[in-house]
Amino acid sequence: MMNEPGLKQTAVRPRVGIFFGSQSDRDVMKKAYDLLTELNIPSESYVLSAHRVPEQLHDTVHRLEKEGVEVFIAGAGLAAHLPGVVASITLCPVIGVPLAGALEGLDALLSIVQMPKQIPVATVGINNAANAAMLAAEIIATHDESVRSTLQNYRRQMKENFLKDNKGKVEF
Ligand code: RP5
Repeated sequence: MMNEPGLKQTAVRPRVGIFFGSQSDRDVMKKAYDLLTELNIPSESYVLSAHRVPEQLHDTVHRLEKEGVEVFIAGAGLAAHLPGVVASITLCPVIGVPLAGALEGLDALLSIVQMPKQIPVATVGINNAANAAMLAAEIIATHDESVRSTLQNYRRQMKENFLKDNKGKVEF
């Protein structure tokens, strides 16, 4: 279908919808898809721009909501209105990823984090799509024991890896 050629589509019901405004965002946003996949959380990704194809964006958000998506992740650069527009369409939590297109991403960060009252967007660091996926997983884990257990294992593994690589006292 036109305008829906994001990253790999899943056959199972998606629980997270990932949007980004341009193909130029793809490599950074793939990190969200990759981490969700590692955490066994199905997602679907779409290149949809809030200013270039607003109607398709509305339709896709509504469809994914009906299909049971629980959290949206939206990445955008420059005047990064995509996450705020997605948040205006849905009652699902929306996580914004500011992308470094100009001004090292500060323009996008401020555009996303400074949403006016009543329509919030949770905002992660510049280009930190993986943290958006982690936050989405944590939101889902509030009501899904299986995802909670996956995250507990992930944290345990993270600690083990850190302690393996960092043995404590540092001598310079
Ligand atoms: C935003 O403008 C996109 O999210 C992208 O980060 C930026 C530049 O888009 P292109 O001009 O590369 O399509 O809408």
